[in-house]
Amino acid sequence: MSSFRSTLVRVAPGALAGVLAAFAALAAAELAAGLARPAAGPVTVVGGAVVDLTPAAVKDFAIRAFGEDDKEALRIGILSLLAFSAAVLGVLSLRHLRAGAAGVLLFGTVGAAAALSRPDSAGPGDALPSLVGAAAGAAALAFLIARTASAPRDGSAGSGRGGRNRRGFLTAAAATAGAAASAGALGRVLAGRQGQGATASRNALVLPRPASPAPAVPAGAQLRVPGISPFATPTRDFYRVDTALVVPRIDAGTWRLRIHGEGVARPRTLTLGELLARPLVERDITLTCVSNEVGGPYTGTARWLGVPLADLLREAGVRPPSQGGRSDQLVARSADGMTLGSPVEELMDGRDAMLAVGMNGEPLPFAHGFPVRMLVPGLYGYVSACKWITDMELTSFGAYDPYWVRRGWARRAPVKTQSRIDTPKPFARPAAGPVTVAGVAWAQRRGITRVEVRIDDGPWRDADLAAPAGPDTWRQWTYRWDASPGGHTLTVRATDGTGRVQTEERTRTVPDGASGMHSVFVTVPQTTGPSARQAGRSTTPTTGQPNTTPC
Ligand SMILES: Nc1nc2c(c(=O)[nH]1)N[C@H]1C(S)=C(S)[C@@H](COP(=O)(O)O)O[C@H]1N2
Ligand SMILES: [Mo]
Repeated sequence: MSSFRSTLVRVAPGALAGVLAAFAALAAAELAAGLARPAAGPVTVVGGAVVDLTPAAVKDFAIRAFGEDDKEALRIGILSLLAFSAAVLGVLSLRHLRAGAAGVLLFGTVGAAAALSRPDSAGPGDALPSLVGAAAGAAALAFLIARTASAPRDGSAGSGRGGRNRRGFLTAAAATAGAAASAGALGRVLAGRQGQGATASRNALVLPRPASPAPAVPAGAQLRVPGISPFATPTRDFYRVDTALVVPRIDAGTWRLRIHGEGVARPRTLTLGELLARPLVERDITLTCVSNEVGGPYTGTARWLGVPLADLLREAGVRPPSQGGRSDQLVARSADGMTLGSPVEELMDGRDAMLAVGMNGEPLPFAHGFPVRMLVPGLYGYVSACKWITDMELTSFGAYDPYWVRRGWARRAPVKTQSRIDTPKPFARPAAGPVTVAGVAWAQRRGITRVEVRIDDGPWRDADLAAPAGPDTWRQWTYRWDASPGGHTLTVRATDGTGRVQTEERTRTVPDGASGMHSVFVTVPQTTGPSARQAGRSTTPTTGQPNTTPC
């Protein structure tokens, strides 16, 4: 026990020196990234590399386990791993400072390599933050380890010379921590500055009026049921799914969109002004993520304003394959290096495929793709909804596999017919009697014509549908259930505009979207009306059931 204790006392300064050196390294790197390019910071580039190396199944797990906090979870994971390695290197440095410092430099090299291999890398300069960080880290380590050199080894801590040494080390440690914290904070401020031009350009952007406004949403499209998803998802509640660890902040003034590739007779590069000078359309469209589990939250409806994509493509000389066009895939590239592939045929078949600039009456939020994103009704986001788009290349499915396809997802992915129970929530305890079951159903492009609800193993019964707003939006539904006490499973299924009933067959999200029916289990407590309460004293013991009524 005491030998364990003395070992701990001996290695603790080393571990602390290691962790503080890592802190100094990250702070220096943050400062360098703030001066140069915030997206080249080591945690961001290493995180990005981890995301890209993650197979579909693990990404799927991360989304399931952490939801939209997946990026925070990744950051915490990387920092924890780094702190642990740093502590080990610090202890090693007590005896072999050179080996410890070499370890720190090795981490820096990994960061630099990750920075250079990022698809949105801005060149060799991106390696700088990691290298500067490593140098600062190695220096801090040497500085701190030197101050542990004559720390007490005989356990006589706190007395005489040992006490002075310990105070010396702690002062050095505090100074290192303070310097690192200041450098890190300064780096953040500088990074924030860099986004200011983009923020100003967004604030200054006045969206033109649509040449073709959104058709009026019928009053009956929005039901008054507590707990149901509103027909129009407020922007702040709209789901966000992307691989960007730092949200790209693009200055609208310098943004360009290039259209080129196979069969593009007239390639061109557009500015935002040129795009906005074109006739705009406004449409209510439900966007759905392929990673949405049955009953999941990654779907939402917004009012999008944008430039019809088909017109732009036709002007560039592009023809759909059915009219002899040479390209069947449009690959969209974003400022952050993402690639998404959409079928040219569907983009030009008359649906409202657009380059969106507005969401719910405002310029796109940065997180949703400012200044311009693609949007195609009826296709999952990963094959259509490129945010921060900067490039559209016409090619073929045979010639190029975009980002998600290389990770096991399908090349083509139309949205599957789905329905979701919003209320009651799973494991809710609604009172016996009439209960309003309600939710939304979607089958973009085909529309929803019927929703049915089943209680336990009973028959399917028709739900009441809200008024339809169009084939590209979800549709609310409600069902009056006369709930009897006990546990019950509520299940929903939808029928789309082609007459096809939502499949019962369960599939995972990989490779082309989850199928199967959403069920919710609820418990309806035994009735506690006045008569039951009167009888309570005598009935409870005879049934032998514990009283499970809440409150
Ligand atoms: N640049 C970029 N665009 C992207 C993605 C991405 O990771 N990077 N993710 C796609 C996916 S998988 C979906 S579901 C939608 C989500 O759009 P939202 O975040 O605005 O809801 O964006 C798509 N566009
Ligand atoms: Mo997605």
